[in-house]
Amino acid sequence: MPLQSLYADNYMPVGDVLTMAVCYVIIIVMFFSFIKRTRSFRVFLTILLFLILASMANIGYYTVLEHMGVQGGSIVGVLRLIMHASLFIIFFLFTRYIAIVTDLNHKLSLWSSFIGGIITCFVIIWDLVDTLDSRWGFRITEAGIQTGPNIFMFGYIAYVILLGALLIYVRNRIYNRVLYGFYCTVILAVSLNMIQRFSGQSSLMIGSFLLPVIAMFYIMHSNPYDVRLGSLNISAMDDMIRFYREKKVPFGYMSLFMHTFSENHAPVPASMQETIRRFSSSYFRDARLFHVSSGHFLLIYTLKRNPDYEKRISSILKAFTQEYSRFKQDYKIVIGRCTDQLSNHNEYISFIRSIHRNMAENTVHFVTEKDSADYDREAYILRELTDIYRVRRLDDPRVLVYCQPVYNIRLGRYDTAEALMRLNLKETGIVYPDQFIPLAEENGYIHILTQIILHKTCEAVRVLIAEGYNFTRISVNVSALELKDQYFCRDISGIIEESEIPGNRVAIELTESQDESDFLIMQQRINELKDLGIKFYLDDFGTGYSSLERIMQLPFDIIKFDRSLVIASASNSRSAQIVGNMAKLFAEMDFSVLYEGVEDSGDEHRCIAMSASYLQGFKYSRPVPIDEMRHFFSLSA
Ligand code: G
Ligand code: G
Ligand code: MN
Repeated sequence: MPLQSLYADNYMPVGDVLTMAVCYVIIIVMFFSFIKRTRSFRVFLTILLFLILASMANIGYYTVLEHMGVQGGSIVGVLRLIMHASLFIIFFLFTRYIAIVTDLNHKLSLWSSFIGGIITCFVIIWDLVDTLDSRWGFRITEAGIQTGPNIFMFGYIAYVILLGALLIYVRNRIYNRVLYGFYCTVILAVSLNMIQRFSGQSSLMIGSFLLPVIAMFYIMHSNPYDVRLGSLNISAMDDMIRFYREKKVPFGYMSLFMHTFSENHAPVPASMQETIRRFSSSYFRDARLFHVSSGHFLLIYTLKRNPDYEKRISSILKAFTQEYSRFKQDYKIVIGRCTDQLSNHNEYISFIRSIHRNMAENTVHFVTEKDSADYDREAYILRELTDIYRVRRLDDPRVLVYCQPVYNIRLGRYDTAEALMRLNLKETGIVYPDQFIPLAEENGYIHILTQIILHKTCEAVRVLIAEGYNFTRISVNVSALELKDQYFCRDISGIIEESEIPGNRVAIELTESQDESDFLIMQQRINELKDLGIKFYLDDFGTGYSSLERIMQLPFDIIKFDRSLVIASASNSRSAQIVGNMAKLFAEMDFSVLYEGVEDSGDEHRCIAMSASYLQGFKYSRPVPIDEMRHFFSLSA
């Protein structure tokens, strides 16, 4: 039975007071920055509360001991029990916390909680018995403090082993550097405790539990506040919107989007940050600014604190116009109010983004009922796209193939066509590409759509060939995003081989690449698929920015001149000369030139004079269901 002298411990309350203070500060900061109320957050909060309890009990323990000595016996015993119990509950919560944030599998999570629970219960029960047993257990005598066998150290070591093993096991589930930082704090905490123990110190015993807590707070629950912009992190927005919704607090919002910063992920320059900070704090009472993504800011204000918000909006817009003349950055501003239709921050953000799609640069848009209806429609289309993606049926009946015939000037007949996609959905009927292609691209569903349309086109081609129709090929549009997929060529060739038609009966239309790496990938993919006989068209020429030199490096078969060039060539002779010379240049380099959007005989004559090989447009036909291609292709004799 160890015997401790009454004041052998060198104890000063400053460590515990500081621990409590830090815990309070963390709680206050978390409260004001709207932290996500997740399960790990609740565990974390409970740890903080037990840490405060342990500190208080520890201060009480030494204070009573000092002032009452032997008379304080049973109070001291109870305080000691509370302190020990709190620390072992904290240990247990650490175990739970690690399991939750690392998404530990159910079995291991149960096992670790089970072992931790046994250690904690064992220590607490042992301590309880020790406290109650006044003959052999914890007691204060004139000689000093006496206890039964000290189980505390045993429990401590058991937990260090358990938590250490857990942390090593989960090492691949957390971003490594973060985990190393966490290991360091844990090692520091354990060493601190050991050093204290051996040097007869105890002021920082509970304080040592604070170290991993601070690391957890910083890594998992802090909500970075951007001082220069005066903006809060996006996860705080989620919590705030939930909070306002729960408490039925009506709010308004103002969104500022600048595509320059969004596309380059470039930071907003310092002088502009200053302006944004000033704007977000000067025009509305109690407004909060959120940094949604690069170049996208959202200001949220309650209507209660800003009953005259309409006046405030017009003055902020007036001031904004002045700033615009200074910075000259393209912008889109959306102004709206909370609605029951949208329930969380993600929905607000996708709502605003859907409005951006139909907005011109440098305009302000006030949200209306129609926007909500459009958004509902879009959300429905997106759900259907998600389902199309999920079921992966190459013959999905919701995807329709329309086709626009292409006139071959040399042959004097239609011998090719372009496949164009439509969706046929229960609630909306026919949906056109502008309403679903961008959505599919943004959500990663475009490639399955391409596979479906290619499959259906190949099937139609096979049937048309079998029926004896005379045509060369049908082209299919492929989105530039898809080329990045490492299985792109395998998917495309697989579908063509499956349909048992020759590769040269289909073509792929691609638009110009944006940058060097896209260009290299495009080159690689085209070369690989060309070996199967597939032809390649450059689509929408004249709308992108890539150089002629680059285009000529790619083995395209046909260059499709965009309708905008057909229109331009009609406007004046200079434009006509430029378009004509470009077409001539391509023709001389053995590319065929196709003009898109030929609407009347005026267009037709000009295009023929400008080195055209193929013509496509409403003059010949609108896109029609692919079965109707029989009206355009001739039957072989
Ligand atoms: O078919 P429409 O007439 O509305 O075509 C509008 C745009 O949608 C065109 O630029 C066309 O390239 C694109 N588009 C049509 N069908 C497809 C398709 O199957 N895949 C891709 N990626 N784009 C398509
Ligand atoms: O993939 P691409 O961008 O080439 O798609 C062709 C698009 O052009 C389709 O949306 C089609 O409906 C449209 N289109 C086809 N012919 C004409 C035309 O003569 N005039 C106009 N304005 N659009 C056309
Ligand atoms: Mn096209």
